[in-house]
Amino acid sequence: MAYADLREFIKTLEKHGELKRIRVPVSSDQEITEITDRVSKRGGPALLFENVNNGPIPVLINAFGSRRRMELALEVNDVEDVAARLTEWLDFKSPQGLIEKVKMLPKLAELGRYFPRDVKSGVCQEVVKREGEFSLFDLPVIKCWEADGGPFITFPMVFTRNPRTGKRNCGMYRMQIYDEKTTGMHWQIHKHGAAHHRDEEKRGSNRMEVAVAIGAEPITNFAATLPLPDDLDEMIFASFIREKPIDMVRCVSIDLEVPATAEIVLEGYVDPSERRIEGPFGDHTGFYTLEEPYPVFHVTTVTHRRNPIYQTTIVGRPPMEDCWMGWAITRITLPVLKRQFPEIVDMNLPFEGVFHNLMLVSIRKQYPGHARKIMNAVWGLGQAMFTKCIVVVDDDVNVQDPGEVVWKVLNNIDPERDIQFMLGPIDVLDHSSRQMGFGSKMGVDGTRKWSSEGFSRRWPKENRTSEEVKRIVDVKWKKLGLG
Ligand SMILES: Cc1cc2nc3c(=O)[nH]c(=O)nc-3n(C[C@H](O)[C@H](O)[C@H](O)COP(=O)(O)O)c2cc1C
Ligand SMILES: [Mn+2]
Repeated sequence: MAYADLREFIKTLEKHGELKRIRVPVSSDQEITEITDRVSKRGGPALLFENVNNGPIPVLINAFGSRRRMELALEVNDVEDVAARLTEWLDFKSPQGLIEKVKMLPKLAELGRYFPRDVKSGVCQEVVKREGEFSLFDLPVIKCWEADGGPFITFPMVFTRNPRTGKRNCGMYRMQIYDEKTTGMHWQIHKHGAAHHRDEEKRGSNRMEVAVAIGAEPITNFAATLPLPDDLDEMIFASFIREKPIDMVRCVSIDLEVPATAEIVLEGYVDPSERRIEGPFGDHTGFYTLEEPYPVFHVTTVTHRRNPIYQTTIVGRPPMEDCWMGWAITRITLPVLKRQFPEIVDMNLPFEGVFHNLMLVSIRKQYPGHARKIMNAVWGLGQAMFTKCIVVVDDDVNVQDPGEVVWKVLNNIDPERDIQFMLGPIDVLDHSSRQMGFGSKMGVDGTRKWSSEGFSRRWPKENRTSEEVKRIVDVKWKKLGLG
């Protein structure tokens, strides 16, 4: 029940045959990528490299890289269980009479358990290294791909505070190592870290405190990737999924808290007016993201556990570890979406669509133009606004089967009539849009067309044989010798 730290998760992965220890010496320069990429493409296990650059710090990678490992990380038999709990809370109505109010007390008490807890000390501060006592090159940070601008910390939990509301945020934003104590900070313009940064810059602040934790119990780490609303602290959400508070400890040199059992913590600041070229970086699209100016993170203190473990990931042509994280995010957020739009039946973001390029969504169509209403809804959401191509189908299409979607949609569309273009914000990683972060998106109305939508022809049914003939063939089947 509830992992205390990354080490307990590693033990569980190992117990379930989901982790392989590698004692053969490897280099952090692309070798870990090449090995992990091959393992990812075969659906293989998490890897714990115990001898990287002949150094003392082991490297964990691919820890979330399968459906089973996502379930072990979230401590559920099925990711849908998390979704179900979330729905139960969302459907929670305000109580009517006194009896209902009393009945609700235990449920509210339960909610109280979900808030992160501030603790006085944490193992993440067993070792404290101040300015001059550490070098970021002591960490086995990997250079992922050949043309990468340098080594990148790819799995960090980046903590910032909203300067207007004081609310905490935790996001996963990659960090390029520039030197012993400086890194890039790749929070893209649409993300919460970047929003805090813009606010600080507007205020003319010259120091925005930032804390980065690496390696924690898995739900904390996963929460850093969730597309939550503004000002909703990821640590609250993590505590909710975990059904136990995340213990947070105050940093030793700045006014931010980090998960108390984290393996490694980098404390420091971003000067809001400073930018430096970041990249290139072999990204999760499978292409390099080219160099661009990004904020700079100055590390002033490093703290860590004794014998720390360094957790990382690689991103690239799917399937990769992050595909499984994205898959879990979709399954967990679907019930929230369905609550807002009950006509939605199911949704699938095929791995090859790298999250933002393709969404397949099925609906119970109820009025003319309904498919376009859903496109507008998706483009009006948080990070789902980036969806470059939305394909809307009727509820008799299984969106979990992209082959079925291709078959039915391409039969159903008159392209000029059924494709809708829209201009708007685009994922910063899209290399094809006319400008970075701005461009066009496409919706495909793959639903059956109605006369009320101006379709005056007859719509055919799918081919099939009669029930009677099916029964006859069922009886004959064995004799046919067809297996
Ligand atoms: C492995 C991995 C690496 C990521 N790297 C970045 C990144 O460098 N920059 C970024 O803006 N988002 C990155 N993301 C996506 C963000 O973590 C995600 O959008 C998250 O919701 C951001 O948190 P926020 O909504 O609190 O800003 C990454 C996600 C994963 C799984
Ligand atoms: Mn956030």
